[in-house]
Amino acid sequence: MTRPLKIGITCYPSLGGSGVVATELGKLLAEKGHEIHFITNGMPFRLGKFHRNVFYHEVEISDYYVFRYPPYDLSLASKMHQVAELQQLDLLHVHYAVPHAICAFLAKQMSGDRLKVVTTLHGTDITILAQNESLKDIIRLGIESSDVVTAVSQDLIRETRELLDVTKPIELTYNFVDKRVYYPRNTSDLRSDFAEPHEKIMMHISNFRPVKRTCDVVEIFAKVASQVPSKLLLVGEGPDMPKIQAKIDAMGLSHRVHYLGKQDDVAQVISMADLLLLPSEKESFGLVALEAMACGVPTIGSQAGGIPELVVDGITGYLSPIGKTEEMAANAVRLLTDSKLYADFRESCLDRARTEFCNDRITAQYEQIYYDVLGIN
Ligand code: GMT
Repeated sequence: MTRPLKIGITCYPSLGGSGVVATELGKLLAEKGHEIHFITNGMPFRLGKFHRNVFYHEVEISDYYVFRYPPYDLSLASKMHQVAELQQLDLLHVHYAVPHAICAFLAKQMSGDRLKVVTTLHGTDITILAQNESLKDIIRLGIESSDVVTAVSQDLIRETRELLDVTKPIELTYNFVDKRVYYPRNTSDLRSDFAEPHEKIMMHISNFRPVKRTCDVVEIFAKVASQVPSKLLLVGEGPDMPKIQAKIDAMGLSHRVHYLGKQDDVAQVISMADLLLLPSEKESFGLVALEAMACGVPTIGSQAGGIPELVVDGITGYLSPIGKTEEMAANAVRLLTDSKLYADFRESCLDRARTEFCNDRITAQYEQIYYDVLGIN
């Protein structure tokens, strides 16, 4: 290593994939000897136990009575600047342009040009915000003013360019999983809590927002369950959950569905599944499909966003046009009823996750980006 770096990381500490990726990246960089300072409004949920070289700085939000809306963005920018000065940070790596890239831009105005800013774009639904005229220009400013911008799929790069008309280069850095955590776990004990030995398990994990099309999950499951004895395990919670529960009841499927709520040890839970269902409307990457892949579980899903860059259709899963639940169900049945085909898919999943999306490879890519932007060779 050329020299250890001091890096500030900002992410949404409690939000899905982007928070997971930012936190895991920070922990892995710390293991490699870098000093990591999380600057967030809460302890990142995957931070867990004490880690050498990892520090957490909480953003305090002023609730002074004249403010109708507490100015979180300004407090974050000030905190970024303060931590950058006190700790002599080399750079800020922010996850999500809104508002984090803008806050980093302000911090850099205060700290001076020596403080570099790397912005990673995560969500296709955030690019939707860019269609809102009141936010478009400020999102563009956040992106254009970053020293380096990365995105988690080619599709997200394309969408960002199209919607925002940005000229700045955007580097591709796929998401990753830590191979020491994500591998096929032994679940022989656990499985029997949810399914009979002859039954297959289908799983959906998400925040149950409308973009996840969780109604399609139920439709697919209903069609598969009519041909293959199976159970559906739903992991996570979110706004569409009541609708889904009502649909499951109305379709007479309640006895076949288990609701597991939010789960921390995703690798353990996902290892119980025979298939992951991911029929999303929008998905810049689909981290959960990678988590499944690394545990040897193929995905049945949609061709939305960056999913086809991750799941190889016909090799590590099957992808169909958004909303084509008949086709998705037929593909699921094909995989579940052909043990040789299933074994091939499982092997391809393990191989692809290990080679293309392993932590060593992607962490090294980020390190190179940091050294390049700092002019350190
Ligand atoms: O949509 C989610 O599940 C949450 C969201 C987030 O902010 O974590 O996920 C986005 O970032 C993830 C990590 O890069 C990607 O894997 C998800 O595909 C992306 N979600 C969308 O694009 C809708």
